[in-house]
Amino acid sequence: MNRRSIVALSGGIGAARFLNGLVRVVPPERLLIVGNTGDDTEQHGLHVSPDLDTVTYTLAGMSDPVRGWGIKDETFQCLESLRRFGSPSWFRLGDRDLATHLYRTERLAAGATLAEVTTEIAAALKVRAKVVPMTNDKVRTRIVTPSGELEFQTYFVRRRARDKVLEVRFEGASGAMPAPGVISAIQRARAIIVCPSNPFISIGPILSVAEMREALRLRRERVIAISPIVGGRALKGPAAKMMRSLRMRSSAADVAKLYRDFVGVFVVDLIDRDEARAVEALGIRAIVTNTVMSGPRERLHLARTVIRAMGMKE
Ligand code: FO1
Repeated sequence: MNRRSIVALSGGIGAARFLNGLVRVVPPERLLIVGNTGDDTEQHGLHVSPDLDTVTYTLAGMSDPVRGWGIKDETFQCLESLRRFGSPSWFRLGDRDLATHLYRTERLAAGATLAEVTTEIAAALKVRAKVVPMTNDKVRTRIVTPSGELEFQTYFVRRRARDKVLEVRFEGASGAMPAPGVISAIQRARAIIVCPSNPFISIGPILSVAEMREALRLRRERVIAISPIVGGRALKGPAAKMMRSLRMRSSAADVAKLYRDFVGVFVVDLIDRDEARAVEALGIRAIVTNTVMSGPRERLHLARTVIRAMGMKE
């Protein structure tokens, strides 16, 4: 058995909750988590990687359970002080979270790669799964709206995802290379899991990196995705609204359609059991189960279902 026999493509909060169940079902050492960095941002001169941090903090047991992002019992005194200077404070960086961004920025400036720094942060927080960025190169998600093109966090946090989305672009993707070890892990994995994340702004950037989609296509039978859309609504965030903005139906089957070239198995919620047939018509095996992770028990159930669907043992 390969050491990293499961690869997970991950966005932020929804993915982190699922992965938190998965590491209780399989040894975390078997898991390589490939995180989206399209929504990375520079704030106050610091490099912030929200999705990598959300996953790392969640697996370290230190994430804020209500917000889903940032650290639990966090304070925001530094941000308050910055506000007094007139610095922008709409992106809420907590005091303890700031240490992560200070460390990352310092290490990147010293010549470390984002993958190296991410590994160092995860190790320091005693996370046993391996977390890597999709690429060490700079890829930035840009949201095209009727009033112009927006940097991702400006669209998502500052403007609260209110704008109509005309297009999602991944600046820098054409020249970006996958982080070291990602493609070979995909080639060897017994299961490649597309977490229940937004297909446009969380999984989309990962797929935009050169070789990534093709590597997945070649392993289609081993790729399983969990629908982030349940009963026509997103489990978290603006996915459903985005699908409608982009003139699609916001349904689980329509997410499956977006993934049809590289996904062999697709998990839909019980409430969407009627969509299973439409998924199967795409040549994708459909699994129907409860996907709403309302608590630890539900997370475990979903993780077990995914592992069993891929014929793997716990
Ligand atoms: N999300 C918010 O809705 N408001 C914030 O002020 C905010 C700050 C923040 C700081 C650090 C971090 O790692 C994440 C943060 N997020 C915040 C979450 C983040 O914007 C999104 O959840 C992801 O980029 C989308 O997955």
